[in-house]
Parts: sequence; structure tokens; C-alpha cells
Amino acid sequence: MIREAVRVLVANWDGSYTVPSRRLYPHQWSWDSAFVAIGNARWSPRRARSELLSLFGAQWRDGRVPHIVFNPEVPDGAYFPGPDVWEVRAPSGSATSGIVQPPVHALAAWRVHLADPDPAFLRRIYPRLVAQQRFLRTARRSADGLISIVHPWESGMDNSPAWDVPLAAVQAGPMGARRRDLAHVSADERPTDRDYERYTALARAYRDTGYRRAGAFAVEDPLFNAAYGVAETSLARIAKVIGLDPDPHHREAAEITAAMVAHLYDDGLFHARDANTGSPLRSQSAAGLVPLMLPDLPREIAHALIGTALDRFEIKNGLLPSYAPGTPEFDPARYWRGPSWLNLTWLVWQGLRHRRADLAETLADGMVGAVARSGFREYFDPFTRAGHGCRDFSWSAALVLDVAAEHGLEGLPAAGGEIAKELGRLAEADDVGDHVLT
Ligand code: 9WN
Repeated sequence: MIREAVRVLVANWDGSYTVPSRRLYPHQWSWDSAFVAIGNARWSPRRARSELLSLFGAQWRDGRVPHIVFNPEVPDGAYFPGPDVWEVRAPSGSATSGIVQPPVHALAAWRVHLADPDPAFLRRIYPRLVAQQRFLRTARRSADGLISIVHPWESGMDNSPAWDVPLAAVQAGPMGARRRDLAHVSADERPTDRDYERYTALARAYRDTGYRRAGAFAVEDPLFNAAYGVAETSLARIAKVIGLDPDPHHREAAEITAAMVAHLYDDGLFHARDANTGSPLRSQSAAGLVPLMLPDLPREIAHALIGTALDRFEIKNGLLPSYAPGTPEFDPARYWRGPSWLNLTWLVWQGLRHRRADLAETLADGMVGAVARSGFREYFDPFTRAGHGCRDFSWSAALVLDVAAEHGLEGLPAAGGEIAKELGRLAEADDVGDHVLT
């Protein structure tokens, strides 16, 4: 399994970063690169550093890290919406999208450093990570101290039922283009055409304000806000290693946690809120469990979230469904409306490790079991573990390497050092983009 994971990551490597999937997603994606770096850190920390540095190479002047960095060598039309829809370039000259994704990169940078300590890398990436957070704080923070997202793609959980109500309010005409995703994956496993019309309309409307003003869709998402808080905790750790003051980061992490508890928590789960209307968006999305990662989360709330994970999300089965089974919206095969994704399961696994080690182990075994049953698929039926979406999906491969290193594989003990030794031979040092690392 470890060798297969590395094979996928090598096949999806583009010289300085990793495509999520050769055919379905043939460019660089923001939060995918963070998860890939976490896994690559286990066998090629050089690749892991390159992955993050190449992404931040396309950071905008305002600090935003675009959710897609387009590869100019990939033919136009291989992915929709491509550069002709976003119509924007980073200062580096790369064509990019103009929206962001959950800021899980500081956590990734910290874990890369833990796997292979390198203060020079931390010194280089730290100011960029700080600028990423500053963008979110200045451009997206409400008076209540919460960060908004302005497009469902910014949540990373594109067609989650949590977005059904605010998305229905978006006026959209025909897309005026052909979807490319359906050439690779069956339509009943992807968002609908109606969803795509609205995604495209929102992207164009945001573009037309110079990527400054939120349009009809603006929501405060618990996963995104938790990622922002975890980023501050990671930045505090990084700051300490490079001789800077960690306290402002600790304070920021505590503040966002308090704001989330005050405004997003209800009835055993964190829920999104509509930033345009102030109304809660009650749903049963697994995004609401990700705050388990926040170190300052009050103990009784963590306790209630664990109860919800057990009963509403049935995590004793080993995988975390993206939406609670037993709800009318749940669909075990359609994109973010129920299937299990390894990145979400991994985030909640991390949140449980120091709170409920037994449940954390169940999830780690579940991730490995899903891959053993179905390969490195994009997502999995949470009960049958049948694979859905594309094959050879990068973060599925990367996160399994991280699980193998920390937890072990099907009865084999945790294999951190062993993985590195075993796989050192497979790492092709020469094809790592030195231009990004120097
Ligand atoms: C739009 C690349 C990305 C992930 C997202 C996932 C999906 C894109 C799409 O693929 O989104 O950004 O075309 O569907 O929802 O989380 O980053 O893997």
C-alpha cells in the first residue's frame, strides 16, 4: 500500500507540485497541496517543501493564496472553469483563480518541519503564511470575528447540503460553457448542472468586482474558521522555532475559537451562518466536527462533538461521512453530500488523537481499510467503502502515508522511520524543482 501511494504521488508530480488527479484536476489546488505536503513529508520532505513553496509562489499581493494555480502547459479547456473565466494573474505571472480554500497550509508547514526539521524553510514560508491569514482577517472578517467565504468552492466541500439554501438565492443563467468533469466521472457522483450554473455565476460576479466584494453568497463555515484557528496555533509553533513572538498567534487562535463557540455552535455541532443575513444555516455537515482540532475548545463542547460524531455520524464504522447519514439530504455517492473523504476524516482524526485515542484509532483503521478495499479513490461510500470519483487521487495517497507513519497499517505498527528508509530509494531527487527550493 505504501509503495502504491508513492507511485500515485510520483505519477501526479509536476516537477514542483502535485496535481490532485491527472485528468480530472490537472493543475495545482491549494488545500490539496497542503494535504499532499503532509504525506510527502514522510518520504520526501524536499517534495513537501517544494509543494508549499510553489503554491505560495502564486500568492497575490493582498496575501490571498488562490485556490487554483493553472499550469500553462495544460491545454485550454482541460478543466472548467479555466483561466479564461477567472481572467487574472498572480504577481509571479501564473494564471490563477481568484478565490481561496481552507487555510490548512500552516499546519502542513509545521508537520513538514516536524518530519524533517528545517528552520530555513520555516523562515521562508512564515511571512507568506502570515500574509495569508492577514488577507482573511482584513478582507473577510465580520464584526463578530468570524471569517466568511464567498463561494462554495472556498469551503472545499462544494455541493454540501449546508450550501443548499444560500446557493438557491443565487441568480444564474446558462453556464455558456461545457463542463469537463463529466468526461471523467459519472454525473450521479458530481454536483448537478444547476449547481454549476450558480458556481460559474458567482465566480464571474466576484471577478467583476476585481475579486473584492462578496456577492450573493457569503457564509461563515466552521471548517474554514477552524482551519484559520489551527493555522494560528501552527504559526505560534513556527514563530517560536525561528525566534519570533508566538503570543499574538495564540491570542488570535483563542479569539476565533471563542467567536465560533459564541456564534456557530448549537446542539452538539458547529453550523455555518449566512454572513449576508446573519441567519444560522443549520445542517448536519461533518464540517461542524472539524473544530475538534482547536486546542482551546471548551472541554464540554469537545465532549458533545464526540457524542455527535458517534451517534449522528456513526464513526464507529471507521470513516467519517461528509454529511450525517439518516438525514433526507444524505447521499452516499454524490460528492460532498455524504461520501467519506480522507482529508475530512484525517482532520477529525487529528482532533481526536488527544481527546479520544480509541476513536482516533478507529478512524485511522477506517482510512486504511477504505484504501485497501477500493484503492486511492477520491471518495468512498462510508458504509460499503466502495470507491467513487476519480482514481489515483493525490491526497488519498498522501494521507495514507501519514496514517501509516503515525498509526501503522492493518496490524503493522506505526512506521515513521521505516517508511522513510523504505521509500528513500524511490525518491527521485533530481526531478524536484530546485528553482522553487532555492
Ligand atoms: C473545484 C481538487 C478539488 C478539491 C475540492 C473538491 C474539488 C473542484 C472541482 O476538487 O473541487 O475547486 O472541480 O470540483 O471539491 O475540495 O480541492 O481536488
